[in-house]
Amino acid sequence: MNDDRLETAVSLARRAGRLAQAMRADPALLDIRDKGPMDLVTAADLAVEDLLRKGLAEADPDASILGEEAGLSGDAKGAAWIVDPIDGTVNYARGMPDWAVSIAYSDGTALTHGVIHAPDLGLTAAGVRGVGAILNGQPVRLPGAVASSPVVALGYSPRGPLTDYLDRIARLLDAGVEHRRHGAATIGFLGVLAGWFDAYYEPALNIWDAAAGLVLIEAAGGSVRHDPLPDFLERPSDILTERANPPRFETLLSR
Ligand code: LIP
Repeated sequence: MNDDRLETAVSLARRAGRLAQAMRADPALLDIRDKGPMDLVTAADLAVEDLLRKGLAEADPDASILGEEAGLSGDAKGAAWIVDPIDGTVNYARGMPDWAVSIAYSDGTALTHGVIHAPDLGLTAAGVRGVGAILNGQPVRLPGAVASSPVVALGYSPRGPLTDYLDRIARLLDAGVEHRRHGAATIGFLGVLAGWFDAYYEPALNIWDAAAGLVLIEAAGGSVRHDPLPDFLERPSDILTERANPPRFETLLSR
């Protein structure tokens, strides 16, 4: 895919992944702190976001930047980069491989570019709205084949009611649908692209966790549901992504 903006994002995501891996190799550098319930920040989150901000500002000085750790610089309603330096910080800090760098671009009306790079898993996805998506260099073309034993990945955070999450699992199991939870939305989105999961659903997800994955799955031809952009920039949104188009699990998941 020949797109300067996408190439900038892929190259920065790879540099960011290498920095995060290097910092984890020396636990003394990590400085793990609680941000809230089930929510951590490490020195690597801050250093990686700093790297991304500097690189994006240099490549694209006119765009704003919204990041999980340092917030918004500029006006997110115009052209903006939306970054999560380490999505799945709890996994990362404990040495699990399920975390990723997430970079997206919004032109002010729609999310147009997305990159998810999961260095420990050796997976890099990149896509442009209306053009397509690639996973490790191979085009991803959805809707995917309908699996006879469906698997749906779920997200949960204290931003959403626990009873809804437990009810959702009960409905899935009752309908003969397997579920997984990886603790990182980006891994759910990569799983939809890779064919591990038929769908990824998480209520009340922040835009920096979701933006790149939404671009990728829509660009690949899958189904995507979320609140419209101006609202989603200001508050979390329920997110549904599916390999099928139209979606198969919307009714089961979003009740
Ligand atoms: C995490 C998300 C996850 C959600 C967590 C958290 P972080 O992102 O990927 O899906 O359930 O609450 O938001 O904080 O690791 O970047």
